[in-house]
Amino acid sequence: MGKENSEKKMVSVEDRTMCEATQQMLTKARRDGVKLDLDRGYEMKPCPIGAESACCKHCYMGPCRLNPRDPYKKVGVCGATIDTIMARNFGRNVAAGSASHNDHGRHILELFRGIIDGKVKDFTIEDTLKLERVGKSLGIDVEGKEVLEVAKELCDELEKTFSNVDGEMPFTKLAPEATRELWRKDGVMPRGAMLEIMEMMSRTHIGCDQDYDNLMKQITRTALADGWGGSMVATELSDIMFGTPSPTLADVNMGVLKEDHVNIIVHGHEPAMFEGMLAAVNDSFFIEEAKAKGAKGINLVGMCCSGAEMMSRHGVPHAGNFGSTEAIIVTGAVDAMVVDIQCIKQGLAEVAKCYDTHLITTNPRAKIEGATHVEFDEIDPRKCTDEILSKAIARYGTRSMPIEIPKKIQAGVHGFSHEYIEYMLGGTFRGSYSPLNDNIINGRIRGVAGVVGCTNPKVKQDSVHVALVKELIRNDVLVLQTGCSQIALAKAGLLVPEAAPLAGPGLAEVCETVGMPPVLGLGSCVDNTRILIAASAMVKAGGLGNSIADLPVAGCAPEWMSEKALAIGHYFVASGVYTVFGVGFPTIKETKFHDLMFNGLEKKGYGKWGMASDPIEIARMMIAHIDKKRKQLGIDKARERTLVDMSDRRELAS
Ligand code: NFS
Repeated sequence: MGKENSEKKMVSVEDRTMCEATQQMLTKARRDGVKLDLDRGYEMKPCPIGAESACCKHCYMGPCRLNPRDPYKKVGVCGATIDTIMARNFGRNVAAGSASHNDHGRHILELFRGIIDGKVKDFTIEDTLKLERVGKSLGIDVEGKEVLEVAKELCDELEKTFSNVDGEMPFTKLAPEATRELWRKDGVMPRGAMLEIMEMMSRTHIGCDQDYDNLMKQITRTALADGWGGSMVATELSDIMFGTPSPTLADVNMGVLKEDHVNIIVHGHEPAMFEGMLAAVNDSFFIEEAKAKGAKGINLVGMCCSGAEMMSRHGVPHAGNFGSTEAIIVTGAVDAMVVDIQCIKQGLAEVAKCYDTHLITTNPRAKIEGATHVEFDEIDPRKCTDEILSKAIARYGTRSMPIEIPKKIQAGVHGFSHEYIEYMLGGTFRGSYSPLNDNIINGRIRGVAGVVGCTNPKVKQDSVHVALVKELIRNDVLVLQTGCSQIALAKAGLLVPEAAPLAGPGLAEVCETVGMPPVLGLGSCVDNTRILIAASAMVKAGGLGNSIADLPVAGCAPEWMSEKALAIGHYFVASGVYTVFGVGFPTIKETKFHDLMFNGLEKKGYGKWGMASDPIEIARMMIAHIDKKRKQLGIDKARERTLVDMSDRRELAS
């Protein structure tokens, strides 16, 4: 009776996710008596005080809880005001997010050094042209030098991203001069990531920095140390080692699993392990082993961010985003799910146990109780990948439960690196962002939006991403995407040139001329730095102001959930971008700290934060900002003329 009652109360699967494959698996999980994150998220009643960041547990005189309805009525035991408490909490969130990306970036740098030193033999420098280009952009003299010589100098230079204790972080050189001047003037130019994160943690200790405005400076510096630091190092060096993406057709959604194959999912954030797996699955020994167990072959697919990277670089199929990682195991068809770092739910262990799937952790920095640990070592990748293959093949041979794979699959074009966008729009011989700027200036393209980030079981999976992006392109805003958001739109079928008619007349015309989709997928979350570089290139191409803050652009993470997302959001704001978050935001509206983030920063020359949960409202806010910037640039009239011209021409043609 208890079970019946709780089933009656259960919200429909259609309300939990708009992904039909995930709906089907959630239905099956409920039938099988297995609880997924999508239901746990719905049932969890978050602490309302915590949700608004009105509590402090930085010391043991508390934890102190302030009154979110009357935030200035009370202070913490030490006297901390609501502004100090919210700033400290936000600062620690950003520190954690920045630490995640910098830790990732530093390991990529270590791999790069291993290749240069000759210790790592299974990976190589794939894109020597990009190596030269990045070296030159940092002032390294590449003329007449051997590849390894340039690589060594670049490696030493980028090491400073993490270890500097003064000066300016190397990649900040790529930002427009006016943006860098602002950072210098305000004392927020990032030095070294380890220093910035350490200082953020120390300044938020009880009794240290208790001025929200001063704390904001270190928050900004810590966030910039992510976007122009570890994340950018990770993306640029991954391109150099594994290849710079260019448009590739790839299938997305759970239908990429194959019932008659050994299915291995790689889910995480480190490309090296996934690259190692890709090399190993093509080994004829294992293919024969799989066949001996009755399988037709081995099917390697990705999920979440490393999945997005492998899809962009090699066209590896992608099985789904963050909201589907537990659900896909319910198919019963996953022989092994191999994970590394970040966004790996602990709940996977329980679901994997229920469906007899191997959950395999591979990174010493991220183990899960109940999972099997098979450590990945770049110096000897096959030791790990071969053991995983043996386990997965053995599991295929003993599959005992019914398999149900949703027949949902969607092809899309992925892999728009900032280099490719430049080439695509400018042509082979004059690769440039000028044609994009021209189309913005003449009004065909109203502006550019970055729509990125996670899915969050607090909202119907994918629904805000999809509705928001559709509304933006309908209004002639070109959308750039990364991470789990890109996967949501790929599943919805918008990452194909054939989606151009969904765009407004101006954007559709550009898409049809160039043959590109109205929504461009750039890769994983660390690849958000491609958007920073593209924005800087737009400033450099001319005609749209002097700094990123002048551009008619906006960003959004409509279903965010992680501290990494907050760090990303803040480095976009600090770089000059209006950034809107959905779901909710950890501040109280009626406070000085909130006002600083949502208004004050813009007055100082940065971007600013915005928050709304309805996709159409978010789109309206982003478009209003883009139009405001167009007006400030004096190009608002051009758009009206262009669109009138086009409709006139259409009328004449009909
Ligand atoms: Ni980004 Fe990638 Fe996805 Fe969110 Fe997590 S996988 S790094 S944090 S959930 S977009």
